[in-house]
Amino acid sequence: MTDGERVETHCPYCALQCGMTLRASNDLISVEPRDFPTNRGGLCQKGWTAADLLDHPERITTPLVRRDGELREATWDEALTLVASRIKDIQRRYDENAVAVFGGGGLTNEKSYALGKFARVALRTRNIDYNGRFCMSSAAAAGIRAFGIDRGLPFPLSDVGSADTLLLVGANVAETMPPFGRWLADQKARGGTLIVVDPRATPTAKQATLHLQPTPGTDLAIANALLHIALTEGLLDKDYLAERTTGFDDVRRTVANYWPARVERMTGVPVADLEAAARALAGAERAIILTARGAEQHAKGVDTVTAFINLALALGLPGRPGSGYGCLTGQGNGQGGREHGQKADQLPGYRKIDDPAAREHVAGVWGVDAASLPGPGVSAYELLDSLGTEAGPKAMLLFGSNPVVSAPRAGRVTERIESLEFLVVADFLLSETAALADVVLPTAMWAEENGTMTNLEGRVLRRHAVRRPPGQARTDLSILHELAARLGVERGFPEDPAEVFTELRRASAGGVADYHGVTWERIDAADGVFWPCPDEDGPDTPRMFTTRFGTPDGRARMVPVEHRAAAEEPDADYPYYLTTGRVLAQYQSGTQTRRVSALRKAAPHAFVELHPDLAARLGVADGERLTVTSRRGEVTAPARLSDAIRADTVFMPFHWAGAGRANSLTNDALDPTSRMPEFKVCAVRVERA
Ligand SMILES: Nc1nc2c(c(=O)[nH]1)N[C@H]1C(S)=C(S)[C@@H](COP(=O)(O)OP(=O)(O)OC[C@H]3O[C@@H](n4cnc5c(=O)[nH]c(N)nc54)[C@H](O)[C@@H]3O)O[C@H]1N2
Ligand SMILES: Nc1nc2c(c(=O)[nH]1)N[C@H]1C(S)=C(S)[C@@H](COP(=O)(O)OP(=O)(O)OC[C@H]3O[C@@H](n4cnc5c(=O)[nH]c(N)nc54)[C@H](O)[C@@H]3O)O[C@H]1N2
Ligand code: SF4
Ligand SMILES: [Mo]
Repeated sequence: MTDGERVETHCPYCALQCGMTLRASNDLISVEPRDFPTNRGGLCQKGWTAADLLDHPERITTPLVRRDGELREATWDEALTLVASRIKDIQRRYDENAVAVFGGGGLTNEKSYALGKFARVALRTRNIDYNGRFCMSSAAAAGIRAFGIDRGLPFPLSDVGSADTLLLVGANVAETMPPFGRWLADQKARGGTLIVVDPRATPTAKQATLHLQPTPGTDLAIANALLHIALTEGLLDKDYLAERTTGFDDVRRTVANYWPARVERMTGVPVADLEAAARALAGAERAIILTARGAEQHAKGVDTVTAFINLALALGLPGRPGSGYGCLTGQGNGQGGREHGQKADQLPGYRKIDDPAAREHVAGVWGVDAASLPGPGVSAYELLDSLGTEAGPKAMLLFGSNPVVSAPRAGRVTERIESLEFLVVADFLLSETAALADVVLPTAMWAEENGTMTNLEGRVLRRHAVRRPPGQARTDLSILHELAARLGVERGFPEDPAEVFTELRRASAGGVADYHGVTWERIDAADGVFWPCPDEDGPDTPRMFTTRFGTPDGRARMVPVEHRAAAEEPDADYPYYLTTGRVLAQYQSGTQTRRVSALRKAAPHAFVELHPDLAARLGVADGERLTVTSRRGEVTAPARLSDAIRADTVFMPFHWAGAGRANSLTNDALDPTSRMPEFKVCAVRVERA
């Protein structure tokens, strides 16, 4: 970038992918908000400070190799030669699956695609999965089951602003996507009703017309009760049910048992509030139901989302103008990251890896024999939990995640990672996981690479490089290119993201997430392109499901689902619920945001949020240190008193490592379908430290 130059790009962090302009002056890059259809000129504090990290003194600028127990600077040639020879050695001593790959939903589409291909073609391992499993996998599985297609929001975000009734379930957008608040303000200004379901009176819930404050883990019962009420009051859309859905009869029989008084006992939400919510949804011309991690990160997350989809379908919302169901994707490329093949069971274009036609198509694009492609591997937590075991992988290559902080039951996961024979981490900062690696490969940051990201609306966006990576750091694509070559695969791993994208378009053609007609030029010319977009000259798809769903018969499938208890409920030894989540000023495992001084000042350390009544019972004052213990571990952090939380529940953000690491406590119980861990509820004991 030359002095004074301005480049339009997007924030590197969350799935809102706010538009921003980067401006150069005296070598310093500064951020300005940009008017983009999602953020409309808004940015949160993380976006404003995103460029602060580009020249952070702790950026890794040379490869690091562990020698005599210490990570020491090395040349690229030393590092890559070592990585290739250890991979070959381990694959020779065990088998190809002994090397695992772990990816991330923050990687660009090009990198997600290249990483999935690298695992299958260069390593020939089935063991690849990624952190999206911990994110929206439950909503994805429920969406596929019901609609045949999983796109987070099947409509543009702007629809939210004109909804007469908006139901947010387990979504704290005021802290997790602050510029989203502009749509909430629009909605309110038009006289709309906002209903928030959250065990805490979050800043989002405080804006609501109606706040339902359930016991953690009981959303499924709420959804069934809302459908029960709408049914008994004759508020369902019968024509829609007849024409556009299958399976309603079974759902009707199931929800018959969820009468409001019973659900009040199960959830703690008063009958009158359940009735008011059902009527506000059913009576609205335009109604939208959105779920996020609060509803989804449970061992029954798929069924919970299914219950809300059943409700949406019974009210005739999906595909109706201005109405619908959607899931709020979380990570920057949470949507694209789940489409191009870094999932254990998946090939590009959101294809199934065990589908013979999909294997033929993708193998054709890759120029390999379909029979040479491995089959499905196991999900993220199962993969991490198997590392270093007799049957599990002995080496792992990690791109874009920090599981030592972010994985459930992190104490156990850390032990498993430490038991590996060989760990390689590509990162631009020394994350807690990178600190355990045998080799750390320094990679480029967002402002140093070109590529595409797919935001929460399924809108494909462009990320623009404005400068070169510092020191010897190089892009992830360049790392994969060099490694593949050293593993004997000279072709097929270009460093140029434009070349990768061209191939990705071909590989996705005809798939569910069809990017064939998306070009970088077209993205730049419009405000992004919504998939599916099969033809370069044809339309893209801002709104899905207007006439049919992605199922074989074009109808949405309703599936009856029953409420069940959390995998671990409080008892005499562990009497309180723990739930976990986010605060505005920190992002995820914190590798980046804990190093930005303005953000560190705003949110300096972990804390335990608890109700003053509970604090009184425990005899603790605000700021006093608490020990929180679960069956899996123990943490210490200061108490933060707040009457915004239920008195039977404590809350911890998961952004910190060490003594305040929330994931030392969390439960690794998994959803049977999505394999999502139960981050949002487990049983704990709370004491003065
Ligand atoms: N500041 C910030 N923003 C982020 C991120 C970040 O780390 N920091 N991460 C991004 C990513 S990857 C994601 S996935 C999104 C997540 O975005 P959100 O889903 O909005 O974030 P969370 O804080 O995980 O959870 C939302 C709410 O769920 C509530 N909750 C807990 N248990 C339950 C329950 O049983 N039922 C219900 N209904 N609610 C419950 C919590 O109290 C919390 O307020 O945020 C994205 N944006
Ligand atoms: N208790 C609890 N735990 C949770 C959650 C919760 O709500 N509660 N939420 C879960 C959710 S929704 C998510 S998404 C996960 C997220 O948690 P993680 O998977 O740990 O994600 P990040 O913290 O974003 O980690 C990204 C790492 O990769 C690096 N990185 C970023 N971009 C790139 C890149 O382009 N290339 C490379 N090579 N490296 C990069 C960063 O520096 C950082 O070290 O946490 C999950 N864990
Ligand atoms: S809301 Fe998300 S995309 Fe927007 S500035 Fe904040 S972190 Fe970045
Ligand atoms: Mo996430």
